[in-house]
Amino acid sequence: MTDDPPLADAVDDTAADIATMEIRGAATIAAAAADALAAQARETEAEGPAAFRRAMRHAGRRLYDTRPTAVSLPNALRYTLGRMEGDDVEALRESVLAATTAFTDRLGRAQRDLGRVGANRLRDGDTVMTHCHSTDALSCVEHAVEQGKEVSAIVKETRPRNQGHITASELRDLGVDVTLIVDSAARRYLDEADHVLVGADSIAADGGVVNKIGTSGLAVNARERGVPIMVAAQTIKLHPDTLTGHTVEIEMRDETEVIDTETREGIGEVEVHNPAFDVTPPRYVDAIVTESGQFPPESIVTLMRELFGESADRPWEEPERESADAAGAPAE
Ligand code: RI2
Repeated sequence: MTDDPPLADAVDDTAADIATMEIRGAATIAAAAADALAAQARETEAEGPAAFRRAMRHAGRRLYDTRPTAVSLPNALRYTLGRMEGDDVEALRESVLAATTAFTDRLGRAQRDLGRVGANRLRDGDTVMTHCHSTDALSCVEHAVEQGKEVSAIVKETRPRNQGHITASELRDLGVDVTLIVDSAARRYLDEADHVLVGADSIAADGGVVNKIGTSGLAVNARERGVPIMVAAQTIKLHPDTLTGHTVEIEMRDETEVIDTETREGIGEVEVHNPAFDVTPPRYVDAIVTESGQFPPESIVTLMRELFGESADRPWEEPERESADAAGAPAE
């Protein structure tokens, strides 16, 4: 086993903040990961190119291990570490810094572009029902408002962490009328909604949408009520591993997010489960809105193949040969 090279403080801090959800939301996580990799590139005191590459991969692994479901994180690592090139430390450093900057610019551009596409689906006077907090979904409303449309929102609070409060506050900043409801009131209020508008943490090759727990139940109810379901997801949310049959791991979070210890003990012996996400099957989704246009969920696989090919690389992992050499194994 090799000793892993030291990490920049920004990498440790970012990883901790992602794990505790101080930094949350798939796009925001991706941007923070890119910034942390840039810090690692700036601060790494590697003596040679191999050591520099090892340090960058170590930073990648530390970030990768934080939250398993949001694919924007490994896709951010793929984009930036996949563009690391050069024969000396300075060239490698420059390539990572250029890639992280390009990646962050691309994120912002993608969100604006998909916002324009999503806004075209909203008509003047429409009401959207939201779940959780998604910067991609809010971009659609923001652009509709910029187009001069009046939009209202019914905002689900989204237990257990109440990210709906963030959505409500940001919609108010846009001048949108907001009605905040508890999650269990959603079906009653669907009759007043023209669209369900949500984001995504990952999109699978079959068009399944992995998003905040409760999305799938909302989608089933919306379909029953005839309310179209629109998913705002820039292409960084496409999960390339699902092209080869892998499933998306659903993150289980700590039970204390759901119930405090004292209340729980007062109830007696119970199990508490806290899955962060669920999967909405493609048949309940009307459109996935991306920066490349809108897609019926069943056709998203075409876009995924275009962007990722048939397989997803994992540039944060140690190449087998290099680990074997470092561990003292005989060279082939
Ligand atoms: P943007 C959130 O998860 C929600 O599920 C939201 O739809 C998704 O991230 C995407 O967010 P969490 O991080 O990338 O609150 O659209 O668990 O901002």
